[in-house]
Amino acid sequence: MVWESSSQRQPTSTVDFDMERGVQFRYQSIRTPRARAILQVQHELLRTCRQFLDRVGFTEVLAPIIGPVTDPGIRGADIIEVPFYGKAYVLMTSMILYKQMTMASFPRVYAFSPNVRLEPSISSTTGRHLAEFYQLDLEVAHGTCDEVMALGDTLLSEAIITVRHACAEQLELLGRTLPLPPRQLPRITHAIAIELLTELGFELDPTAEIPWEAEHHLSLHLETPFWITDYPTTARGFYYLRDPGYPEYVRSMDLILPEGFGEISSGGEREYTVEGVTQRMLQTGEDPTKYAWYLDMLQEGIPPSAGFGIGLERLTRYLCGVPHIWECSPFPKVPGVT
Ligand code: ASN
Repeated sequence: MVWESSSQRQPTSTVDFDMERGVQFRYQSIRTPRARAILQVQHELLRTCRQFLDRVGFTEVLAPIIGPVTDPGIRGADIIEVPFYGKAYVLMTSMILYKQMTMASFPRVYAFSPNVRLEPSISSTTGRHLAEFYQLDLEVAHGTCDEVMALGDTLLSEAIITVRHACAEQLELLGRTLPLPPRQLPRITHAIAIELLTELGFELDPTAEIPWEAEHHLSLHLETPFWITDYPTTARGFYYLRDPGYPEYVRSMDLILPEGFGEISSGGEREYTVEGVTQRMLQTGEDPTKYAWYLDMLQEGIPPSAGFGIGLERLTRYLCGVPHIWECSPFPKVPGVT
């Protein structure tokens, strides 16, 4: 049944909203054919992820929203505290610690997980930062980086093939020509990425994360999505496993999209022993006593695992070829925009 209501206004024009107005007046900007096209593509994306992961033996779990601790390694973003019956809980910045918990029960797990990160307001200009967003988080017990990168390759291909087929009309409306990626995405090490960027004129610290601006150039420079692997230990969170042969590197990778769309995913193999994690917490300036339940869990034992999280609005942005990510969330929260 179609409800007709005189108060339900139809879009009067297809003129795009700028970011501030689009976010502030979402009840208007969501009515446009453009918004509908983007959210329809997102729906196909979510459906494909679920179908693919269910097919290859994953179990879906419901992600946590709050907890006593969350992922602290989030590049300078603030974490929101929530009072919880006399205790200070926080909103999840990523469910990584809880994903490891699921490994005690299932061999392959995924979740569509909500994250809140109060990024500095300036990140609203990158076009790819939301303060509230969803990740497709997955984790494989006894998995390796190679194994989960291969899963990521297939997942991305399937998403692109499905969207090209099922959303041809929407892509046309958005003016997006979506290229098919290679079945196996190229992989370069962090050290090679730093070399390439040095050739492009950047002066970078080889022991740190690649800054956004440099990563943007790399993303413009390379033609297909690609993985950056083997990050320096000093650049990454305590839950990534140090390479046993080269402890100054962790088994961790990022997935970078071309055309300037930049990073959409981080992941890796996990530290899973109390000793390993405690050492890494101390190295990264984290107080182990804050993470009592996590360390107790490791004491009890969980399998080693590997996994990643893909930013779903970021992937939608790439699929649709949209300049700013705010359009890829039905209810966008952009850093600094209130
Ligand atoms: N999702 C990432 C992982 O699985 C963690 C993150 O988002 N910071 O390693």
